[in-house]
Amino acid sequence: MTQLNMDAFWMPFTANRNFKQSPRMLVSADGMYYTDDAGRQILDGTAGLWCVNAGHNRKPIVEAVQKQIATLDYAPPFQLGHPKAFEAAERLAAMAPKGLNKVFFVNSGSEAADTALKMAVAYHRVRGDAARVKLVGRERGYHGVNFGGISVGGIAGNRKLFPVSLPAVDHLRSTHDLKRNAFTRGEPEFGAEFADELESRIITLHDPSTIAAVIVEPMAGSTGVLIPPKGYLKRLREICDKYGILLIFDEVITGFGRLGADWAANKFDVQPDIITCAKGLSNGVVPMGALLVKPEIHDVFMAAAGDRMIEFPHGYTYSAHPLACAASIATLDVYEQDGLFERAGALSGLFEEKAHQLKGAKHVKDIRNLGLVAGIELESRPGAPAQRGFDVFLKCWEQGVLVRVTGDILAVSPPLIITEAEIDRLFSTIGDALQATE
Ligand code: PXG
Repeated sequence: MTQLNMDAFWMPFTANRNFKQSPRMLVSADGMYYTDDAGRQILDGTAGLWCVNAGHNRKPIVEAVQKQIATLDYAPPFQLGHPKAFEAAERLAAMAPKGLNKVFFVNSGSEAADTALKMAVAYHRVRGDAARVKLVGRERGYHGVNFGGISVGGIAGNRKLFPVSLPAVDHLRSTHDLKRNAFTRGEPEFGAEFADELESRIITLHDPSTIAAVIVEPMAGSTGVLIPPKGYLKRLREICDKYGILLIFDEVITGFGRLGADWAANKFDVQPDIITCAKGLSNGVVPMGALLVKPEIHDVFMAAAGDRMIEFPHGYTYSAHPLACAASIATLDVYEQDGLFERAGALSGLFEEKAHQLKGAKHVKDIRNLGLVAGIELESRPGAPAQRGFDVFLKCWEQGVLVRVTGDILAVSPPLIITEAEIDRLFSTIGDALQATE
């Protein structure tokens, strides 16, 4: 390869100076593997960034995008339409959890989160309950990087350089409870009562008539894979219902099969009022996000605005982009035709087994899993948080396996097409890397 000049590209969420000294460069991808610029095959243990659920370079998706770009490359989404947008929405609504059949398209998970927060506040206002403006998130929550998302989000490192927040937010406590739940397989036994704080502290403090919505990730991904305790999400639902508060599930990671079911809402049998999704929606091939919304919410907007008036003054230049819609339709077809959500469910037992075989390995203080996701929490090096995790990540990379690290927690979330042998290799490589790390 010719020598690249790396000066101009300011990389996102990256240690830029460190990266540019020793780059990790991906040049192509197919199936379960990336190829790097030295021609090495890298097993993708992270589905890109939790998005390439159908694996890389899937022919039907590639061809659908190629065909679309040569047919209609772009169409304005405001006051104009194109057939693929309606088709994509119908397709998504048809596989959405029951009763969430109105679809609002955006271009990312961050946009989905901010759109959902705006929609919740506006919904109450439009139906004459304008005092409901407050938003409740959760400590360690991740809802992208825009101002709404970081306001309700709870990852300290993502907030500290930007100490400007929406004014009316509060946070539930995180459900992480290593003392009681360490090394739990699947859903933790203890912690449903973490939800009670919504009623006993937050609602009492703020008065329920001021709260518009609660937003949570059903399974917290970015912060290091926190599986919801048994009964926790149901309890949140009951409290929200009792006080007329909307419940938003951020399913940017959990949607499209990650937990061995189509949606976390179905997996946990809890129906939120709004779901936000992205990532697996288009297999990561073209940026896309969406909100799945209860018709009752949608209909309030429709009824409130006069003829020819815009009901929800919100949207993006690239909402329902033709390429994204084409990619999404083809992606949902692949999921269905290949039975990938069922496959994820069927593989989850072996995946759990292999993950938990790392119990007792050097530095490991917890292992958590559900479906095809696992989090492996390490003891931090004294006085040097995140260093050990990054070393393990680098050792895996050297061995041709891509894992994700957040602080000292490793996260594994492979494409749903992974084979049993590849699951074995993924976890044994992590085991070797832990052994080789101080
Ligand atoms: N909500 C959730 C639950 C997410 O996981 C977003 C919103 C934001 O999506 P966009 O498309 O704006 O990035 C996410 C994104 C990681 C990692 O390493 C996770 C995400 C993004 C990048 C890295 O865990 N999740």
